[in-house]
Amino acid sequence: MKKFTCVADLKNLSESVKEAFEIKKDRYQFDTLGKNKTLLMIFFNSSLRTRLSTQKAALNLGMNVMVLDVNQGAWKLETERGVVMNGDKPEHLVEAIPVMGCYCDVIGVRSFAQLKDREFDYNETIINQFIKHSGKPVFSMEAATRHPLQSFADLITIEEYKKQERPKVVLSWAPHPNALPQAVPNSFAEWMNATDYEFVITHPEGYELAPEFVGGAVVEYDQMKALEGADFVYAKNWSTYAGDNYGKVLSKDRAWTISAEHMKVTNNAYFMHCLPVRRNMIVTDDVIESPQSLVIPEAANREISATVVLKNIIESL
Ligand code: AN0
Ligand code: CP
Repeated sequence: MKKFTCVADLKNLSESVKEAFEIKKDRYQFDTLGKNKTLLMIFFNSSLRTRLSTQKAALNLGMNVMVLDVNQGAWKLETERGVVMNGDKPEHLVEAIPVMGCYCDVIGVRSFAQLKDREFDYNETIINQFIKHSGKPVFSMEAATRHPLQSFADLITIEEYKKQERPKVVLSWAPHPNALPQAVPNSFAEWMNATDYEFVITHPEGYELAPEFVGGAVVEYDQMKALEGADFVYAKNWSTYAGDNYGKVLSKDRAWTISAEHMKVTNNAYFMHCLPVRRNMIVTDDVIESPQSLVIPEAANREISATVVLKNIIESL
């Protein structure tokens, strides 16, 4: 695998899930595969889980790891082409990226949507420049429109906990004080649409996701109706995508906060969230602390999804 930015980069999704379960039995079984191979992780944004789980995955495979927080200690990077660089950014991505490529064999990139210009974000302007200019395999650690290592971990988690062949999975918008990217819900929808699960998306009007991510999913504006009979409830906030309102907060309505009342109408559903989560905005304390909450197993599976992805990348070097 020469790049990993979306579900389609895996040759065969069900084979990759099987591989994940094999790795989970013994995560050190390929501990010499990455000998003398160096992973460089580049962060334009904060991270707890992605940083630790991806580094751990690389160590499982015997790789060396280097981490660069672009906004702490590196030169500020210009990302737009054709600008006169007389501002506060001393270096351009177009030089920085091939330089980074000189020192490593694989590059992971975290570059969130900036939520200013929808075209800039949805063209994946930043990570695509890494793919173009680094000369090395690149994988996403959450780019502008997707978070595939998270969605892969989410799918592994659902496969572990599901009680029926085709569970009902509901992605529910929930309130948050700030404007967040659509990457997690887009990506979750993309991966759910690649399975044969029953998949429903619910959100207030105005929060429609891009049609290419919604695909064949059912969109239900009545949250309670959407949650009826759900086996898995996946909560996430996102800002607006549609219309002239890109990247805005239209609602902070706490009626959408996932509470015990919401969970009552489900089929004793499991609760999922990628974390970090704002308690009593996204989900009430009692639901996230209940035995049905899978937030910690999901986070644990980030190590597994990253190990599978890095293994496949190393095998193609
Ligand atoms: C980020 C987001 O919503 O994309 C990262 C989630 C993994 N969340 C926040 O910025 C709170
Ligand atoms: N879920 C997730 O990607 O968390 P971090 O932002 O902490 O990496």
